[in-house]
Amino acid sequence: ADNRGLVLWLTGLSGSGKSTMAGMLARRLEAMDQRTVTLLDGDVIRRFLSKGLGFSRADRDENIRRIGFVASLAARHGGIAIVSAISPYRNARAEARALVEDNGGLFVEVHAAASLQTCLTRDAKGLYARAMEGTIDAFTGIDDPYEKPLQPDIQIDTARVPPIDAVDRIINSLVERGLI
Ligand code: GGZ
Repeated sequence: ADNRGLVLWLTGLSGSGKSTMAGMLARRLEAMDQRTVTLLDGDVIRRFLSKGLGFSRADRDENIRRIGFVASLAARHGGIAIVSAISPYRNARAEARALVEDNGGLFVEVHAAASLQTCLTRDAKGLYARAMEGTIDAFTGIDDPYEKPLQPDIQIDTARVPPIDAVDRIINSLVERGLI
């Protein structure tokens, strides 16, 4: 398998299952790969690395730039970084990819492709309801954009595929590509 650093970048709407898959992927990869695994979860990142940033385009882009930077360092040192962030803008994701690749890493974009309807109906944290009432502004999918990846490396229909199976598919796809 390829021993270069690797960034698995999970993008998708709030409630699409990114964080669940990212956590499970981290455990699976820690058990099966020699490389160190760094989990960069949007929620945690916003409490520490991106504390103070909001949800304007500029702030989201800055958040993604910071996450991309840390992921590129992990990859530069030959590790695996798993990112879970809405990362709604194509440009910002492309910049993260370029930074990782410039540092000799491989970048795999994974789209957690549950539809807005599914995420809205599930609404596990009640955030969509708040966005609809107007108590949260600029909520992705409601009154803020989500630019779907046009050619994701991996796409998972997380509305239909349970996380455990989704993670199997991702792992299998990485094995087939010779990346792990
Ligand atoms: C989107 C928001 C917003 C707005 C708070 N829009 O499902 P969650 O709660 O736990 O994850 C979402 C998280 C999004 O942070 P990211 O760093 O992933 O976003 S980005 O990549 O766009 O920078 C959601 C919560 O923060 N949240 N307000 N307005 N999500």
